[in-house]
Amino acid sequence: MPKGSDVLILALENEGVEQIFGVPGEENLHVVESLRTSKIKLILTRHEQSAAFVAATHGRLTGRPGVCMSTLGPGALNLTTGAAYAYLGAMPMVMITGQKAIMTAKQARFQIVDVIASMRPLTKMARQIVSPASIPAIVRDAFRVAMEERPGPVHLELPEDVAGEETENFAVVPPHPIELPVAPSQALDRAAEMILKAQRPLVMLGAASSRPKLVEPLSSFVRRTRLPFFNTQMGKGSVTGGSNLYMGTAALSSGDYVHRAVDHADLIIAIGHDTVEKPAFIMGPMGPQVIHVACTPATVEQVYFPHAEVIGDIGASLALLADRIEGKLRPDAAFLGLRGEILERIRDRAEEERFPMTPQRIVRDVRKAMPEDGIVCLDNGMYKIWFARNYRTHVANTLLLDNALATMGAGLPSAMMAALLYPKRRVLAVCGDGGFMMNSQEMETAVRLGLNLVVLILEDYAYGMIRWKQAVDSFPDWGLTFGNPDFVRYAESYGAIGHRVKRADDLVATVEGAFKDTGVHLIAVPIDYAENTRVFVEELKGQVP
Ligand SMILES: Cc1ncc(C[n+]2csc(CCOP(=O)(O)OP(=O)(O)O)c2C)c(N)n1
Ligand SMILES: [Mg+2]
Repeated sequence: MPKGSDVLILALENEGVEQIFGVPGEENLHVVESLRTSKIKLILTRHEQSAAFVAATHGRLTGRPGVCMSTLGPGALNLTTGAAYAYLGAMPMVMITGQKAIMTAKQARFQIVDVIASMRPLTKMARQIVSPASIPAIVRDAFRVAMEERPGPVHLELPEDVAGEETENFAVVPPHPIELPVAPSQALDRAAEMILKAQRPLVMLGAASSRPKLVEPLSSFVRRTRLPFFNTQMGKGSVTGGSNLYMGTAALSSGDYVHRAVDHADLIIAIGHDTVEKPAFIMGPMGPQVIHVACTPATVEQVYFPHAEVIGDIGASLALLADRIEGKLRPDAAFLGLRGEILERIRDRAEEERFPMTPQRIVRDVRKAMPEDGIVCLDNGMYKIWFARNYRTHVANTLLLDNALATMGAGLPSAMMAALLYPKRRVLAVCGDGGFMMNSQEMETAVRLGLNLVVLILEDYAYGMIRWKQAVDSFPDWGLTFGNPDFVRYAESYGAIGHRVKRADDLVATVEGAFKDTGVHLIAVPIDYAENTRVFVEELKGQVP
């Protein structure tokens, strides 16, 4: 007779789950046994945190929840950073954790912490499963909640005795497609009127515009309206083509070159903006009008308080909005001039020969080595600002970065998921020497899975971003440097291939060579962060309000 864990796995198969990432404990052994004979693969990671980052990235790239698993207490708590990453980043994910038996307590309180309570503020839903018969409905609900707008993580706790209990009466609940309602015509008419009245409308693509299903409708909106656009960090690359309308990426909140376009605009159409992101521009009483286009109403913030909202399915609503304004807009010639200036500034020093290398040159060289559909996955550090600002994307979701939780340690795990999903595309993780070491143990997982993956480590022997902020705030340079392992030998000890870049001119060829070969490659390149202060403080000074 099937037991609770068998029902769980059947319910997961019913959702189309193909793999579960994680680290089992003894409380998960029924689940492990049920997995053994199922179609679902169990992929061990070397830390629960990275399992959650991997699973969240599955959700981010496919719109379908990734699944991760851990034991009770310590394992479950290791998932929490990944939960927060998916929660702030709006990535669908289902986390399944074990627990001691709930009908007996043979080990008293050993290893027991209230995992549900810990997960509640980090998830859309956190529930304990108390009977095998309830599993099909709970799992269906978990996937529905995780996927529906605004997407995010869900946590299910399966106690050992419930997992082992036999059951006869159960039936999985078949999933069905759900379409969201379209924005009401009053809202569309009002927005169209505002856009047609405006002299200098500008589109901002925010985090939610990167949802995989929006690629086509967004690109079509930009093509039909020919409105100039800029994007937030997480809205980067959400439009395929339309690059002659791209005004830049707001990696800073104000005072950067792209903000010349923002300051020039009298109306901003913010598509899919999510205020979890560090603001891409700061609204004030004198600034442009803002229309918020999204699946869910805007949160009202000190720095974001839209004047009108178009709430509904983004793709379908934008098509109706385009019907109302297409062909009636007068393009503003000044945007074109501004665009040239902004992009020219961004290209500055991309040719620099200096070694250790400048961030601008590294970004340019990575772009050279990556085909248009190649995917770059960033960890968190100073270089994120440079990549967000300077890296040009031409295909949707080809620069994955986290401007929501902005946690260190997710670069390698997110790249592993991208490599698993798209084995034919080039996938590059870009990490600082700090962030890489937070989950570098997953090099073993990547090698074991036979992934084709290149990891670029930018070496400054420091928590560079914090060290830079320390200098900007006039604190003495203290306490933020460290030593590194020899990254080439470190890579080799995992069975990967290590490289060290010794001159600026070698970077492109080294990345190229690593991709032409197969397997996991690690490339260490020394970075010179003197440009942080020269550009972000000195050059932009006077423009920063
Ligand atoms: C888990 C976590 N811990 C601390 C921070 C704060 N933090 C942001 S960037 C950074 C330094 C990153 O150092 P590194 O990865 O070497 O990148 P670099 O800035 O030196 O290029 C730190 C400590 C964070 N965002 N996440
Ligand atoms: Mg560093």
